[in-house]
Amino acid sequence: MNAKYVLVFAVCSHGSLVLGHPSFMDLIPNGHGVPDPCGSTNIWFGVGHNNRTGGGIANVFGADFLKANMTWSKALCMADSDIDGRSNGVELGDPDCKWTAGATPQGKAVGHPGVCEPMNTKTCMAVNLNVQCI
Ligand SMILES: [Ca+2]
Repeated sequence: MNAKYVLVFAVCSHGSLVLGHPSFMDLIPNGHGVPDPCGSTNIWFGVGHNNRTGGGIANVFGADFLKANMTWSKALCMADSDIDGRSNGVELGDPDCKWTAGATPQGKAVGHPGVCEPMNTKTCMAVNLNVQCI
């Protein structure tokens, strides 16, 4: 198999696991309590994915999470993966970027770090092309 295809397969396979799996949800603050940006009262379980239940290609936050070696680093916390003007830390309830795995987050998740909100703005519609609201 061509090395390029092996790399793509590895990234896609790995990406499919990002934050849809309970253990990955434990690696970010409020990973089990991210609100559905599509307007329902549901929790968005696949925080690193473009659909609520996880699986498939990683979203922009999932990609950044992979780049951070699946660690809630200060850089990942301070980044604004979905370019909606709020850092990943602010969206996930860790505005001061102090959370560590197993600790109680400073606050609740107030947004989705991989879905640009509000979703109906021109900028966000471009970022959210692959987001599946179902
Ligand atoms: Ca954001």
